[in-house]
Amino acid sequence: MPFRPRYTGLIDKYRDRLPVHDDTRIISLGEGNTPLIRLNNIPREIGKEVDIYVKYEGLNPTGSFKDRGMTMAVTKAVEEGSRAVICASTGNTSAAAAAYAARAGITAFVLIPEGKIAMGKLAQAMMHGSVVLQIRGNFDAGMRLVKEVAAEAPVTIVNSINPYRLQGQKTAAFEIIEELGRAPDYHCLPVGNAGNITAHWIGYCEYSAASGDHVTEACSFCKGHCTYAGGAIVGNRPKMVGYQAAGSAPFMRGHMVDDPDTVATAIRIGHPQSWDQAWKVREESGGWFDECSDEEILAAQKLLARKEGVFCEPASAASLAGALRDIKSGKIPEGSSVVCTLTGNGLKDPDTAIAQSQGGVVTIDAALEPVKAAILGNMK
Ligand code: AN7
Repeated sequence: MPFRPRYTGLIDKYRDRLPVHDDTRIISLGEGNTPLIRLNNIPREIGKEVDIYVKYEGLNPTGSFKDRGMTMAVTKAVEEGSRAVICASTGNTSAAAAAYAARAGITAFVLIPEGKIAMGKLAQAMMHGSVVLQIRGNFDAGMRLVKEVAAEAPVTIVNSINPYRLQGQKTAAFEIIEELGRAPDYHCLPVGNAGNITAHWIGYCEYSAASGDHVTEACSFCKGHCTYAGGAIVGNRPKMVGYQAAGSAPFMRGHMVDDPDTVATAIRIGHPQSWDQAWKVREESGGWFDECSDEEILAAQKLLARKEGVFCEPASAASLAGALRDIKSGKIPEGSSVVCTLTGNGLKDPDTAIAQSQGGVVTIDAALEPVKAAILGNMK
C-alpha cells in the first residue's frame, strides 16, 4: 500500500506562501484540509441548476475556521517571545485561542459577553485552561477593552486585527481552488468582523492571474504580510457575497450598530474590525452584502442538516440562507458555481439546535410493539 506523508496542518502545507521561517516552531493541531461537500438534494429541491458546495470549516480541530488563523497567530506570538495571548470573542475565537495557547504552553485570556456565547464554546475555553473573563457587555465592548489593555500589558492580541490571522485564513481559498481547478463564481460567507471575507479575498487574489503580483507593502489587505509574489494558478476570482444577521447588520445599515442582536451569537457584532477592507472586497470582487432574518438562518441550518446530513452552527447557516435566496431570485444565475463557507460546527450550540427541533424525540415504553409502531409511522 502506498503511503502518503502525514497531513501536519496548513502552515506546513502552504509554508512558501505564509510568513514563517525554516526554523519557526509551528504551533499546529492539524487544521485546514476541510471537506468541500457538493450539495445534492437542496439544489434539486429548489429546482435550480447550480453547483453549490459547502466548505465545512466546522471540521477544524476546535470546530471552526478560526483555527486557520490561530495556528498562524499563536505560532508568530511564540516566535516573537510572547507568553500570553488575549482576545475578545463571541465564542469561536476564544475556543481556538485557548486550544492553541494550551498547545504552545502559554496563557490565553479571553473576554466573552456574559450569557451570549454558545455552551460548546464556553466549555472549550474552560477546558483548555484559558482565563475566561466574562464581561457585562457585548463583543464590541470586549474588543475595545482588549485593545486598551494590550497597550499596557505583555499580551498579544489574537483577534483578526492581528494580520497573521488573515494570512492563515486565506488558505481556505487555496484549498477550494485546488479542488475545483478554478475559483467558484460566487463565494458566500457569514460576516461579523469581516476578517474571514477579507482573508478569503487575499487568498483568491494571490492564486489568481487577475491580480498579478499582488504582494506589496502598500496592499491594504495583507499589509505586506503575504510572502509569495507572482504565484498565479487560475484566471478567475469569485464575487464575494457577505451575509449578516438582520439584527446585527452594520454593513447593511452603512454604519456601526450599537446594540446588535441575533440568535446567531457568533456574528452578534456591531462594530466590525475589518470595516474598510470588507467594503473594498465587495467593490473589487463585484459582490454584495445582504442580511438574513433569524428565522431564515435557522431554517437554512435545519434544511442543511435534514437534507444533506451536514450540521453547522446558526451563524454559518447565514451563508446558505442568503445564497439560496439569491439563487431562487436569479441574482445568482443558473449555471453558476457557488461555495458557501460553513464557519462553525453545529455541535457548538446544542441549545439552539434542540430548541428548534421540538417534537424530534418520541418517548415510548421499552417494548417491541411501540418501537414497531414508531417505525411504521415515521418512514420517509
Ligand atoms: C461561526 O469568535 O468574531 O466576519 O469572536 O464564529 O471573520 O468575524 C466569530 C466570528 C462567522 C464571522 N461564523 O467571521 C469570535 C468571532 C462563525 C463565527 C463568524 C464568526 P468574521
